[in-house]
Amino acid sequence: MNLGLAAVASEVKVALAVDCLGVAASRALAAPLHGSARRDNASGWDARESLDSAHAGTLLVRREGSWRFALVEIDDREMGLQEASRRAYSALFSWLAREGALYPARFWNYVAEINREQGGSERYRQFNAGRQQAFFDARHDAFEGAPAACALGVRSGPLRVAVLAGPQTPVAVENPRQVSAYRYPVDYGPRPPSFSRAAWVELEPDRQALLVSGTASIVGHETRHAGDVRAQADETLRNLEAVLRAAARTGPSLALSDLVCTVYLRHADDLEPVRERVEPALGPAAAQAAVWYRADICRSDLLVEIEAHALAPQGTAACA
Ligand code: 3EB
Repeated sequence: MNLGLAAVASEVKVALAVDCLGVAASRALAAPLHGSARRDNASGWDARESLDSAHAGTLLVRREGSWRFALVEIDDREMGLQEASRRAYSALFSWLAREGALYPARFWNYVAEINREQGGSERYRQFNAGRQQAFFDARHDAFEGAPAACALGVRSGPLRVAVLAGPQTPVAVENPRQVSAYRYPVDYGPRPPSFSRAAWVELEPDRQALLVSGTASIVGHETRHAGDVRAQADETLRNLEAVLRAAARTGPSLALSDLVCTVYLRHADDLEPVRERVEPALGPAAAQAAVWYRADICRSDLLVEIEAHALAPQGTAACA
């Protein structure tokens, strides 16, 4: 077997997955604060389709071998965010079902004014309620085994949800330092978020990638270091290390220096202090690859969140 070519094929798939983020992020967010935006090659997408009246939005799709990428946009102003979230997820799930046996591995969520109270509840909580309903309706795992995800706040615009889905069930990873998000107590909202801390996917036989969910300064279920962005950055790095340690039980061992990170900061002014903490922990290559954005985080006391993916070297599958 030509290992070089196989590696290139995998890199292409990862690049396409990142395109999915690039498109979602570039439509939802302003230009990066630091680092180069990943490709946002919307012209490389296969199709832009209008959703039927039951969903009322648009869908961008992309097919790459047995992998699928899709991005849905739904205006929540009339129907409300809970309903928009249910429709966005239901549109993605039904599209994936039409495409064949596909398993969502990771979602990206961009929500306007994510922390604003609206009609008696925070918009992030409404988003969570609609998401969980759609998982139940489509009979996808909303608890153990849920896909990886991130959820960020933007100033305005429609709800944007992107998905990466593949031919096999992803292997979910939890962080032993944190309560699973789908087990958060009801203090954080009547319906918990439906995501796992990370997910292993096999891009090619014997070629695994780890998709790490948005990770923040949460220990147990509580925010740590409210008001202290430096300490939040350090706690976030400890959580990323803990996720990588947990992931090494079901896949290859990875280090922070293997991660391709996207860093979200609530305050643009925090860029320098957080870079001072994060870049030495990542090392020069991963620091160079990281992209930094201004965005709101889904708890109003969180100031920084890091999401990442890593392509494991070939032939490093775990001994099960
Ligand atoms: C947290 O750990 C921080 O709702 O999809 C991180 C990743 C967060 C994904 C989501 C939320 C989500 O709870 C917030």
